[in-house]
Amino acid sequence: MPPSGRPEEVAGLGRGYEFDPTWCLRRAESPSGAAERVTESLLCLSDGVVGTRAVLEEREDPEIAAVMAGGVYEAAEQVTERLLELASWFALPLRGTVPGERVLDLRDGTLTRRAGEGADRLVTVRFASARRPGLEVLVAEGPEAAFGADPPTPTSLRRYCGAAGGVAVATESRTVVEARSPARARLERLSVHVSSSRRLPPPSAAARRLSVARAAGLGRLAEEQRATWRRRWAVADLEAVGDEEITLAARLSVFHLLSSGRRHGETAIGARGLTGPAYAGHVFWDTDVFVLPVLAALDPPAARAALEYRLRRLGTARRRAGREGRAGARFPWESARTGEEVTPSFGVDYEGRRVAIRTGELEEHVTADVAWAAWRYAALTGDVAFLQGPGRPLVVETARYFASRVTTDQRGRAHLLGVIGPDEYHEGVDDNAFTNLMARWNLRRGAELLAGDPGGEAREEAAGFLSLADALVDNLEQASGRYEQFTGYDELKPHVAADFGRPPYPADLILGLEGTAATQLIKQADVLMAHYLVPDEVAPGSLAANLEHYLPRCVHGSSLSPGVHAALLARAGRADEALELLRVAVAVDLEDLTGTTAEGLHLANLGAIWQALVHGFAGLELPGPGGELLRLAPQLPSSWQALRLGLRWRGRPLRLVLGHDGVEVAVDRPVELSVFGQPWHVEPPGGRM
Ligand code: IFM
Repeated sequence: MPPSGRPEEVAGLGRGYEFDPTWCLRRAESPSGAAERVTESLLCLSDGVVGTRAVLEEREDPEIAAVMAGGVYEAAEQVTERLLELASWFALPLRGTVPGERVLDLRDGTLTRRAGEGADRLVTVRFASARRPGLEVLVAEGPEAAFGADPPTPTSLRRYCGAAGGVAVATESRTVVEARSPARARLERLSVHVSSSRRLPPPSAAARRLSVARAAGLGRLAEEQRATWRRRWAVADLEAVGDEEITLAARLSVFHLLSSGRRHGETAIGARGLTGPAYAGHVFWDTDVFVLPVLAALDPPAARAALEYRLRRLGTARRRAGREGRAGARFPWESARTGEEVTPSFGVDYEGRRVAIRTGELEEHVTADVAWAAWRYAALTGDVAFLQGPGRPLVVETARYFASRVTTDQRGRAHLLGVIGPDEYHEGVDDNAFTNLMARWNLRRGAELLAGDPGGEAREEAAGFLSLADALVDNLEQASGRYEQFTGYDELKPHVAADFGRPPYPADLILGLEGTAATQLIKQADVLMAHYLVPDEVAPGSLAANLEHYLPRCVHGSSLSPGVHAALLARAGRADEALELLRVAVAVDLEDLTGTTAEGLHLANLGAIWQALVHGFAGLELPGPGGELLRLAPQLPSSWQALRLGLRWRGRPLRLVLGHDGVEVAVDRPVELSVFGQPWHVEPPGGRM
């Protein structure tokens, strides 16, 4: 079905793009409320300051609040703190509208709605300014009668107050009625949001920025929008050549990830970004290990702002460790304004019964995940000064935490007892292989940073970290190369996922919480997550054995799961199977596979899709922060002709075309590569191997 109109029909925006199924996500307006909520999430526009779901302009009282303020939390029952919701800046009292369609054009971040025909035709265009975060724009054209009696709105000022910070909003509209019969009207609205997580901004701050935007004029604002996204895509564009579905999904993922945070100061990126209220906007490991690596590769200032969010809560993390009788810093499983643990203690299960939630108490790997994110940022950007300077405590203080957290037995072996790994179906387990391997990695990186310090004390502490790292048990079965997920896992009922259905499915819904915990079914990559995040910490060559064992036991009960497995299958040379799981990851939101997309997009899954392409199918492996050699080991599914992708490597753009029979590279400075182990010194402008 071709689109029923061209975007340039809205005067003043100067757009002329054709509909392109690999760049445009189109959704028909649905009579089903549930499908509409999913569309609202998928077509959400965000600039890190506010997120605006694609709620129709005339919907006065949406089931899910349309606008959320990034990083500004208010007190809430049960979840302690939740993201502040704001009134719709885009609301219009439209009358007599008929169902139409909305198109999100990823090339310039505009959302166009079209409904009706001929003289009744209504078109609205919105965007969240990528150049001026916090500025939101709406233009609507339609029959005058549809606009009702909406008089030109003078500037309106509002303030919203969160737990400590708040948002000041200034909005103004201009309506012009064209003198023709039947009369048509055009409305232009600018809305500026100024927010702070610490104080309530004065309304004058928003009013000032509004007058600057007004003076710039709609044409210039629209041109800035196009230019900013053009620049972003020049670095970030990617394409699975021969696969439109994956290409659109990959671009959609990048679009939402690049829209999710701010680029200055701190940015709190919740599990659903600003696309919906699920998890109350709380920040999980989703941000550190799924979202941040993408930002570090495509928009380093945004990644730095996400690390700044953790850094500014280091004091809280230190106090928590102290309260629990530990050294260093322990980060919360769920984090919001203060950095205190905000995981709810209780939830409601599928049968409406109250159940304890223990992740806040026991899912401790998040502390090592934060350290991993800081390291990954430095490895990609080359910002070693960050690791040695402000970012250093994210690695050293977390290592101190694990050093004080381990229990050493009589044989001198170190253990982490009573934790939850990524597989949340098994709680309070001992020596979860993933947690121990991450802690070991954290201790070793902490030692590496301390080793550079003058004085015997630091060297002694570093040596202590290293010997603890060596002593930490990891449950590796030497002969097979398989890790037991935790002590006693192998004694559980030996079910595989296929015994109860076709993954993905929530095993706990079928078997109950206790029933699931009694089996070997796992929710998401756990041992395999270690192979993904810290491949140098696992036994060389052990990926195949662990994939063989754990993939059949995984039900993909978490949206974080399919993308990571796709990446690992590709690395293991099983690219066609990897593509099947990548399609599952893509369906999570595009087809609302888990029935939870109405409440917001699964940002970690979007990150996993990008990572599967780059670190799985392209096989890109990074050196440590001081190293130079980028390794590539592409594994393409037979149905793709090539994979094109780009990223910033040490501050400079790097573009790759990976084919079945060769690799092309474009660079603007010399780069050291190895392709399947074969060294390649690439001079600008690049070449082919
Ligand atoms: O962080 C995840 C977790 O791994 C699985 N449950 C949902 C959380 C938020 O996305």
